[in-house]
Amino acid sequence: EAEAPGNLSAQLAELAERRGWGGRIAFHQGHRAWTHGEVHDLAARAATVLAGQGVRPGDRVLLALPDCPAWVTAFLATARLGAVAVPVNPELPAADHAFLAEDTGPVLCVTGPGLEGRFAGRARLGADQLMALAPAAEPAPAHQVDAHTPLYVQYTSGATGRPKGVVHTHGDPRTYHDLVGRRVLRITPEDVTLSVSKLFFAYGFGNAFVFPLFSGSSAVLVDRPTSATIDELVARHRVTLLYSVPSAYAALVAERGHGHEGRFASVRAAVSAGEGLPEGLARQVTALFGAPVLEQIGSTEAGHAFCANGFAHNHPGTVGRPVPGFEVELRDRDGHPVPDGEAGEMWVRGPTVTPGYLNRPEETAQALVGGWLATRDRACREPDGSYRHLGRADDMEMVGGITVSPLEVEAVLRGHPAVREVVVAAVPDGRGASRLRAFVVPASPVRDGLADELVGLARESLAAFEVPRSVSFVPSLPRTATGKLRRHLVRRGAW
Ligand code: 3SK
Repeated sequence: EAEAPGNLSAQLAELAERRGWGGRIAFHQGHRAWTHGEVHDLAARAATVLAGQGVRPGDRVLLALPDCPAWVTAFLATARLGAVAVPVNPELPAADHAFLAEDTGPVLCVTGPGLEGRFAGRARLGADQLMALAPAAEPAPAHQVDAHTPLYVQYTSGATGRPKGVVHTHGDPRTYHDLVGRRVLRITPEDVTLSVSKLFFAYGFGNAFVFPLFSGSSAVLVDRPTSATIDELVARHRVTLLYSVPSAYAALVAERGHGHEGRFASVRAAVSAGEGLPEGLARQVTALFGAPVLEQIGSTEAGHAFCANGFAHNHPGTVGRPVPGFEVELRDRDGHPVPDGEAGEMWVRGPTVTPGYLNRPEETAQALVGGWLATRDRACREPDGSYRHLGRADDMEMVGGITVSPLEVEAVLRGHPAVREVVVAAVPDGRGASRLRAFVVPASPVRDGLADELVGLARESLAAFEVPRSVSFVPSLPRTATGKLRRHLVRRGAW
């Protein structure tokens, strides 16, 4: 298996054949299962359908579908033709879809249910039509590409500003499967994956598409797993690897209790990414699953995780050590390395870092400097080489001319049993000044005096300038579709 990776669709089909995985289940959806052999055969035939719609090597094909076998088929069929897949969140409003189509100029948009009216004026194909036509089509040969040929464009969630299209190549999935899926997570053909993060997002794409197809294992595809359905799905499919984000783990713990009663006995690891996982929550999740919680950090630009905890070395409260093959440096705002022991921004170098953003030379030049990716994540390094995530560089708040890390204040407030989730932001006080306010999602009905108790708790362990001046109780916090907190909306009180 040392030969240079070619077309992703051919790499995977050949691997499945060589390893004898053809008859093994690759995807479960509802009560239907799809084998690795079926997936690759259908993708080769679907490529002929796409070619019939005018798709040629180098063209872009936009995929706006929920997680389902048609998503997998459309992606692999696009890859097979040497065209570039652009998976997008199917739940975006029409204006955002229009922006993404304008930015990528797809020759074809493959759409899921309810999106028939989207992308007007562009060539469109319903996912159900693709799946109906493919079985009768001849299999298309795989177009010859090399490891550096663009394979897909994934949009960063764009917590602020316009989303940017991140380009990845035919060589990337195999590499991050090898580094993260195989070496860190030790995925084998016996594993069954459930990823709460969706396939259009880098984390979900690696978890539920790349890792299962490269390891001969299987993934459960569900449109929208919720805390109400996760235990049923885990039990029915005997899920071994659960991938989720802290806010979804917090909801699961709140709604399903803390002690695992055999419901999650099949789970061998719960992986967390997307945001920092508070240590207290990590303990609750470990108790719920009776399995280790492995926190990691990655980015769309890096392909998948660049730091991760593993089974042999798991340091709760940190995002772990650099994934083998990746280097991490902590630098100051001007891009100079910080002295050992100091916090800084994470700069990352590794084999699956993007060659750049689509149509954005300036942003590419800012983010990629001398082969290093500026992630804008802040962290400090622990003595064991693990990195403790300190939030995003633009998360810092300014109050009375002093810079405050809201994460430190949040960590203190989260220690109160009545707090399920909390975010601290500097908000205008109506007199031109900014004051810290804590926005709290309560774990139970709010009682009198709770706000004062929380402020008192902050006073006990924080400097005066870090103590929130007020507390607002809110039913939920604003997050992106990928689970990341939208701090700019909290600051503006606009959600
Ligand atoms: O958001 C993250 O931290 C992440 C983690 C793993 C893979 C991909 C991403 C974006």
